[in-house]
Amino acid sequence: LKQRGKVIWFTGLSGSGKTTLASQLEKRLFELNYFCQILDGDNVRSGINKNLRFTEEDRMENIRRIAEVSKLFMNCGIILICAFISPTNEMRDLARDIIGDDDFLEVFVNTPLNVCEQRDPKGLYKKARKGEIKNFTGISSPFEVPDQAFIEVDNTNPDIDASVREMLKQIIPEIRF
Ligand code: GGZ
Repeated sequence: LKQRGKVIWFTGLSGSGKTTLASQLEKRLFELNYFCQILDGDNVRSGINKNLRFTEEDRMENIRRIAEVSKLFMNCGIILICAFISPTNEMRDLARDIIGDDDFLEVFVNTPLNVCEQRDPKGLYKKARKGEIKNFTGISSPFEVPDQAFIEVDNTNPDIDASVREMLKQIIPEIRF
């Protein structure tokens, strides 16, 4: 591998578009022959973090394990694309501390709550409003706007390609996109 490992860390509400951006970014990186791996709720919360729920403590532990696993991959030279709500500054700081500031690129997918709630692709917001899901981010559990995100993507009216190009510039500064 000629590449250097790093971690691209997406933060944002459920339904904000983290997964879409992550998979578009992965696709572009693969086309450029960069070796990368997505970590998200689908492959982490169903496996290694199966025993964790959505309390503050469990979310912290979720993020801690993800950051530790990411560091292991990263030290093999892999580019990690992590897409987790990671709702508080404390959680994102924990990840940054574990991974190391130099290799950690935070991307805030800044889609407003009302837009996420309107999209509601899995009907989770509806359930959360009815009280059927406890501790739901944005409804009954906090989301703190990041104070030091490296990149901010407004995903309300998405030009996904433009957002991905912006990220690629930061990830691989030696190539011009
Ligand atoms: C937030 C929840 C919850 C609660 C289930 N709060 O949109 P999704 O469905 O596919 O992605 C969300 C995912 C969030 O898991 P994370 O590991 O990213 O969260 S954190 O970083 O805060 O640990 C959502 C689903 O899980 N989900 N219950 N109560 N999202």
